[in-house]
Amino acid sequence: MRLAFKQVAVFSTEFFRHVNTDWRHIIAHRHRIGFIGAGNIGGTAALLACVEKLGSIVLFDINQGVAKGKALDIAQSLPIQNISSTVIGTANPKDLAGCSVVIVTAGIPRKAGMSRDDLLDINAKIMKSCAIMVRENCPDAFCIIITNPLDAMVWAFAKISGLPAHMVIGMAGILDTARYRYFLSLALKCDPCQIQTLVLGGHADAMLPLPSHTTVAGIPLQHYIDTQMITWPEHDKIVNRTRMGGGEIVGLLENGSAYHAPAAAALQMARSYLFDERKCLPCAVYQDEILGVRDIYAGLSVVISGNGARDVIIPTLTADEEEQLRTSLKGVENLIQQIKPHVY
Ligand code: A3D
Repeated sequence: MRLAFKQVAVFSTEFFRHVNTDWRHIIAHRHRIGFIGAGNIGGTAALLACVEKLGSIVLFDINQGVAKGKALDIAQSLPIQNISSTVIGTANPKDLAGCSVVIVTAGIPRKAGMSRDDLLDINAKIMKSCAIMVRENCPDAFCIIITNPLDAMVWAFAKISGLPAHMVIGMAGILDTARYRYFLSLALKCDPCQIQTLVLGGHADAMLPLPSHTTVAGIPLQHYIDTQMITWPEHDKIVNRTRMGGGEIVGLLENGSAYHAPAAAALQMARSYLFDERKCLPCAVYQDEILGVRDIYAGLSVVISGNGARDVIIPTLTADEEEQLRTSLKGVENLIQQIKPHVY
């Protein structure tokens, strides 16, 4: 009998060693991924998380009907897509217990003619309730904040929740960088996946796309300028369109803001944490002090591993870029000052 058990044990080990399977599927049910806000971004990100087999999904919204309705709709799409997962919709914060990752999209999106900063007061109140929910129900979660105005919201969430700074991070830089990559690819007539670059600073019009750190198929952007495939004035228009990229979509949709790209960006961050991928990504991260600004969350490159977002990498900047980054950080500092009465 003991021998038979041993044989089975050996067989299972050998089987799993050689089987050619998607390892993410095996652990699909170990992680619980919470979404606070089941609107456009929350619902889209929840579906993507199922498709990517990241774990079981908890879709929370203050509007119970939206949460339950979207969860049912997503759950019913899974057998068609041959995906085994569970999705629940809820307005009960206790259902967030046990979440390894929480993605916060609760809040009001801007409408045409509004700036992100116009959302500060209303979304600050919502952020406070989200931070308290996480503190009380899943204080060990890695939290990815998306609600605007982004940098101030992440700062407020981190302060109110009391979670360690490396476990609270904001999604914006990946999205802004993707916009810059996409617009550059249109000008250069190339695959945007071949463009490596980054956008730093606050998630506002003063954000800082970095042509000095841009390569296309491994070749610096300067080469494409030198060979006249693109001119600096054309590039400057791309920078401007990147900075206004969110507003362009708000203007087209008329009622709501971008959600497919923000959802995809948040999931890239979640994957890097859940699977210890150690991806270096532009995200809103905490800094005690940077360029003379203290106690701030703002867009910088950071390595996301299974230990959270710890290692910030600040690229060498020209004097002009450094000045622009400082201006952007000052803008964030100003928003943080405005949100402080909601926090303390
Ligand atoms: P939307 O589709 O309106 O969804 C927001 C959801 O939040 C709604 O279903 C609300 O019921 C819900 N909600 C409101 N208050 C609460 C609360 N207290 N607790 C739980 N749920 C609540 O918006 P959306 O998904 O399009 O956008 C969400 C946020 O993301 C907005 O603030 C946008 O401005 C922001 N956003 C940020 C980026 C970044 O790059 C940072 C990009 C796009 C949108």
